[in-house]
Amino acid sequence: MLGLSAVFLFGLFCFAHANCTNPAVRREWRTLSTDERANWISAVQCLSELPHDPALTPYVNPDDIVSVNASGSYYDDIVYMHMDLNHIIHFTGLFLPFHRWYVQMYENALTEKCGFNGTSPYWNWAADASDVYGSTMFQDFDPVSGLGGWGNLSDDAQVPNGAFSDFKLSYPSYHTLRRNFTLQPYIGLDPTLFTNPYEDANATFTQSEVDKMVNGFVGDYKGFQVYMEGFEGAHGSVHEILGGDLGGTCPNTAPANCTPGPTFSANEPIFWMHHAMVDKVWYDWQTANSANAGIFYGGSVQMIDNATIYAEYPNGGPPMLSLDSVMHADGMFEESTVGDVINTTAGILCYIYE
Ligand SMILES: [Cu+2]
Repeated sequence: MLGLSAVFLFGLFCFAHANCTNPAVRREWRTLSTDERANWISAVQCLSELPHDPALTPYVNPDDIVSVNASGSYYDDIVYMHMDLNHIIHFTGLFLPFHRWYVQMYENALTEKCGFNGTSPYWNWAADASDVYGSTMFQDFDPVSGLGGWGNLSDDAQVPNGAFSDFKLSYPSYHTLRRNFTLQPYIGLDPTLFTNPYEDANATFTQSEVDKMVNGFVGDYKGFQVYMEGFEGAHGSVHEILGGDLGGTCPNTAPANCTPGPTFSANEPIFWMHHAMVDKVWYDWQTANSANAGIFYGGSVQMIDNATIYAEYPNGGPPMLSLDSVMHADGMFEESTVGDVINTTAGILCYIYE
């Protein structure tokens, strides 16, 4: 009897620490059933109705963001982490591993706190690059399962329909979700960094651009990251073409010193599907060639003040990061290292992309 229990317990122990033998499969939003979409959306709404978590502890405290709003929601707390960590997770080596980790922590929160029973969906923006405005992503106005459409600047770009038309957000100030189609977001920006200011944003995330990323940059982590994340790259262009919250523009209610940028872009629920797609492109690159698997390179300090310094350190300057570098979790989640998330079917992760 005792012996049997011991064997049973040992079996359970092994199971809990088993390797990733049955990975979850992440799928494209439009391949989900209506019920699956509604399940994801209702869990997202649930997080936005849960109270602020007092465990949230800003680590960087940059002076270009507002302070924590304790009357915000748990969803707002997750957004706040991204505001706080902005300068150490963008244009540094942490860009890809942090956002991979962040999407997984978000999925865990949906599952553990809000009854989500699926896996993180992704938005294959390459399939929509020819017509983002008319994409089916933004034509589903169902109040339970639809993402809703575009806002209008005359109404502060508030999303007027779909399940998120009353999605309440606290940062940088109280507002509801905003989306403002912006085909040419780079006009008027620093021309030494944005060297093609009249470029249409959607030209940067076509299927041929994705193919170039996935099949190129063999053994070149830095080159891959910089092509994806650098100025006028696919990552930023998807943010900017949606404008509004995903584009990090300031709502009308924002304080006068509101700084536009990537800080509160996780306000937009599509942020998670966009970053799952960014992660999928990284995953596809990692699996496209054995020289790409498990490699990592980048610095810890943003170097984007001018084109000269950026050219030398486009994914961060010294001190350099390694697989052992710890990613900050602002008290919200358990901390992980870069190495914990370098492989989607090892460490703390267990998923693949369809
Ligand atoms: Cu980000």
